[in-house]
Amino acid sequence: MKDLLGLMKIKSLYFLIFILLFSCSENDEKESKNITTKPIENQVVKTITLPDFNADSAYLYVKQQVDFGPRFPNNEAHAKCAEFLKNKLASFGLQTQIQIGKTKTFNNKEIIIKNIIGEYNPEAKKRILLFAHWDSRPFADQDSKEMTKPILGANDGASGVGVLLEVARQLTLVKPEIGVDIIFFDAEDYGQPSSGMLIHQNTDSWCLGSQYWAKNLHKQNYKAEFGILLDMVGSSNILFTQESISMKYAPDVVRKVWNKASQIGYSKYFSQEQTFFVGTDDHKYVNEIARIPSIDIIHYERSTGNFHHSWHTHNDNMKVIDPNSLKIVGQTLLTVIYEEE
Ligand code: AHN
Ligand code: ZN
Repeated sequence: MKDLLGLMKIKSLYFLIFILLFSCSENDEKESKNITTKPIENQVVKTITLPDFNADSAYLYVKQQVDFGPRFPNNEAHAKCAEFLKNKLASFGLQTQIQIGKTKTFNNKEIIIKNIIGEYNPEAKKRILLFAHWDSRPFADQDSKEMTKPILGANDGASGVGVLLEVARQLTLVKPEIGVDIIFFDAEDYGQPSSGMLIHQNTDSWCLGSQYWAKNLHKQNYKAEFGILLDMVGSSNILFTQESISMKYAPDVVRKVWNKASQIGYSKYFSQEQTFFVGTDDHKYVNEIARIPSIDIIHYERSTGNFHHSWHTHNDNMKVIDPNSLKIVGQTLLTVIYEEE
C-alpha cells in the first residue's frame, strides 16, 4: 500500500513536470519565430530567431512615462522619469548612463539636460543606434487654449521611447550578435514657438540634447553603422513617408528599413512617397555633427501635410495612442536588428 502511494506520488510528479515543460515551450513559441533566410547557391542556410514585439508591453511603457505628468528640463516629473528610464534599461541588462549637460534655451533659461544612454553588447564592433526624445513640450503653442501650459507628450516623446524600451527588453530575451545603442535625448521639444510662415525659424533652438551629445559623444570615437530615430510613432492610422532630411543624408538606410517593413507585410504604413515637412529633428544633428547616417521614422498626416493633429496641443495624451501602431514600428525595428549581419 505504501509502495503504491509512493508510486502514485512519483507518477503525478512526472505529470506535473511534463505539464510545466509543455507550457514553457508553448510560451517560447508565442514569443519568437524562427526565420530561415533564403538560400543562395552554395551558401549555408542561416536560421535566425525573430522575436515577437509585444505591443501591450510598449503601450504600458508609454503610459508609465505619461503618468509622471509633463516632463521638461528642471521640473520634478522630468527628474523622476529620467531615473525610471535609466532603471528600466538597466533592468534589461543594458550598460546604462545618464549624460548630463548644461545649456540655454531660446528664451535664455539655463537648463540641465539628461541624455539617457543604454548599450547592449558594448564590446561588439558593429553597432546600430536607435533613438527618440524623452522630454515633452513645456507649452501647448499649437492649441487654442491654455497655450502656456505644458503638454503630456504621449505621442510626441513617450511613444518612441516606449517602443525602444520594448525593443531593449526583447534584446535580452533573444540576443543578437551586433551591438545596439539606445539613446533617449532630452530637450528636443524646447524649441522656439513660431507662427504662420515662420514655422521653421531658429531650428537650432530645438534638439538641444542631441546637439549636446553629437558634440560630446558618450564614448571617444563612437561610431555606429547607421541610426534610426522614432518620433511620434504611436497614433492610429499611422503613416510613414520618406522624410527629406533622412533622404538627404541616409537614403540607403531609408530603403533598408522600408524594405524590411514591406517584407513583413507593412508596406501600407511605410509609403514610398517623399515628403518635406520636418523642419528639424534629432537625426539632423546625428547626421551633421556625429556623422552617423540616420533616418527619422515620423508620422505624416496626409490631410494636412503636417504632423499629427494632436501635435503640441493638450490632445497629445494617452487617447491618441494605438498599440497597433507601436507594433508596426517595433516589429519593423526588430526585423532590421535581427537580420543585420
Ligand atoms: C519642427 O519641425 C519645428 N519640429 C519638428 C521636430 C519635433 C518637434 N518633433 C517633435 N516635436
Ligand atoms: Zn514636439
